[in-house]
Amino acid sequence: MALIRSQDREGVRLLTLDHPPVNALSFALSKELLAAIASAEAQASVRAVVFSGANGIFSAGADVNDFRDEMPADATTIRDVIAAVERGGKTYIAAIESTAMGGALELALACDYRLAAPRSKLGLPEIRLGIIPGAGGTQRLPRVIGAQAALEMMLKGESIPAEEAKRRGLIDEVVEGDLVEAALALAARAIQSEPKRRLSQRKVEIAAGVHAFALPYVVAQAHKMCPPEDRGGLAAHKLVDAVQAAFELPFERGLAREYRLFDQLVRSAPAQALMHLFFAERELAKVPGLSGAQAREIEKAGVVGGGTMGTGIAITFANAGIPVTVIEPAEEQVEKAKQMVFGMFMHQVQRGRLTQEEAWRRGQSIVFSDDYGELGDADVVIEAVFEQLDLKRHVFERLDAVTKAGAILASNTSTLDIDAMAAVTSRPQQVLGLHFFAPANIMKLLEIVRGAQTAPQTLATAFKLAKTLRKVAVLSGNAFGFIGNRMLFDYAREAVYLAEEGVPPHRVDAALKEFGMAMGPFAMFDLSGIDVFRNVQLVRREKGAARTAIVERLCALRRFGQKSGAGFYRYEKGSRDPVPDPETERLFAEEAAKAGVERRQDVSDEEIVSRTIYALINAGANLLHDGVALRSGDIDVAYIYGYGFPPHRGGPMWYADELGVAEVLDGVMRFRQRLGEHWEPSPLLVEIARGGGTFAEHGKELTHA
Ligand code: T1G
Repeated sequence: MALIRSQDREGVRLLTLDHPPVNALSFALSKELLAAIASAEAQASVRAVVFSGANGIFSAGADVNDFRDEMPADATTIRDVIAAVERGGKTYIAAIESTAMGGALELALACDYRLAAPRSKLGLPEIRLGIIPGAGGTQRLPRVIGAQAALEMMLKGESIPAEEAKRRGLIDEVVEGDLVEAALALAARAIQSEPKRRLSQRKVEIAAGVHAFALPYVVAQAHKMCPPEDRGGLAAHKLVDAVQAAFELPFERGLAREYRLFDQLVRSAPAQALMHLFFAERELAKVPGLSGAQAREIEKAGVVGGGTMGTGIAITFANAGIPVTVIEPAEEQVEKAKQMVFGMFMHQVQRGRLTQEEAWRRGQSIVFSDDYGELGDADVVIEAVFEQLDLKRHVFERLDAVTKAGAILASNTSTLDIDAMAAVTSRPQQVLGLHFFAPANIMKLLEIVRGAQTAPQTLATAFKLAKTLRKVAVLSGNAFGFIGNRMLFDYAREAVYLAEEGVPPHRVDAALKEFGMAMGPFAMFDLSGIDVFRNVQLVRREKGAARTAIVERLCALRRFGQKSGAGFYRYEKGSRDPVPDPETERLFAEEAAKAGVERRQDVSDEEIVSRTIYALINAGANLLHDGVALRSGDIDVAYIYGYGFPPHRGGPMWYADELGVAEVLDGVMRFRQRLGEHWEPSPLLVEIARGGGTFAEHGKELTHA
């Protein structure tokens, strides 16, 4: 099928990109587009060319699939297309519908004119893929909006709306009516009078009124803002270099510098990791057996329990424009919840993210009641009561009696058995887990937990609801701890055991922060509450879990973490900064002596990282082996969004592939030998290592089911 459609209108050639769903600028499309431009350039009767996009979008930019393997030597890329526009004799116009990102905006920047529809968004988000704009964006954007503004926009990788793009001179017009007709009319005018306006001919300014001698300062400041190159900042530093070249070098040489920097980055480990996550996130909802299921409409929601989680979930619905009723019998809890809602929305107003009116409207869409009968018209109800199975079963019994036949009943439980809750209802096919992460209105990860009888329509509705709530939803089987927390248990086990062997908690945390984790394990336990950790471990103990005497000791001393001023760390009054506490180390030493744990002085940072991260990988392999997690990419996305795993390392399972699965198995076997049977290697880890495969390849066929 042709990827480019061509049409002539009074000396203007209209070239329409048509590569569903997002007109990605693949090698094949670039090849057809290059030929179409050559044909237009060869025809004297063609005086101007208009680029437009079919499928309701201009283009999402280069086809990221093309960067995942070595590029074929003879590939035609969007760079070749843009170079042809640059040297072309015709007048070129871009008509931008809805979205122009990456290479698409770079194509538009090579044109003489740019028009956009009112709701369009334009951006150079390449940094989010661990690369930089590689088709002239780092050289042309500074020529439009100045080096400083261009750097800021590309470092953030954010898109800007058409109106702002016009205000900044990125586009010439925002067109309310027929965009293509407006572009054709502009072309007809342009060929009568206006000279070409190639951005490459413009000089680069740093910013309005900022003299050139400030450049070294601007560049130094920009580098300072970027994370270290080996901590996810590689592309950011190269981006600064590219913009500096735009300022210091003639256009052609600046372009050559950009190409070299891009080519270095596109094969780098961080770029490959981020591209893996880009696609892994878009595969999450591709679940075998769901393709034919029709999602239900969710117009009204209910939450049972007005505690921190319940209120956070209610705010999440309000932010998505879905009215929600919170059932909370305790008046003082309702007051606390209302304060939290009010405080959260006012914070958004103060930060300019919400108008007063919008904040008020959203606040009003959350109503509190102590009457379950108010849930009669809810399409989905989520219980977020105390983590105790009998209590939750009782809530489900009441919900089953008062909610309408089609309503979906969900539990926000983080570990308990969904089937046990479904069993007390008349509608087990409409029962599932929707596990939000605290704070529920902030954290993007949502685990959708399918029960034995959960129907495909219920799951399809949950995935659609997750998108409406702007959550990243990962499907989990109904196993203890689901995906994220099940892996966290083993990660936590190794952190606690290392501390019992004599590694101070702050050193364990420092080693893992150096690895790139957003937060070390002990600081994380202090944040979420050691009593929460203890409650889960108590349930787990029935399942032969790890030794956690230290948790009992700290809870007995009422050292619950940040909320009580001390946990594994101490906290000065009013501060959340963890302060290492020798008392904690003394307690660990005492517990180690009781458990007969050998103390060691020779634990390296490398051992700290491999024991904790390999524990994650081995647990993840078991989740894949047992069918609790569908794909390794699902686990990776869960760990990036829910547990602060460094995105530039792609997630625990991608990281295992990067290390080499055989290497990980060797490490796990060594730990098994030295540390005991809790290091039993997952059968899937053994299978993949012995077969020379990767986790990424495992379960690939599921995605296209
Ligand atoms: N390449 C390949 N596939 C893409 C794609 C892309 N750039 N963008 C989207 N898709 C697929 C996606 O996988 C999904 O597939 C479907 O389109 C719908 O996507 C030279 C080198 C445009 C805002 O980073 O941000 O240009 O699941 O679910 O929510 O300098 O897609 O249906 O099979 O996200 O409506 C730079 C990435 C590339 C933009 C639309 N461009 N895309 O969001 O749909 S690098 C980007 C997006 C580059 C140049 C450099 C979003 C969107 P499937 P979706 P959406």
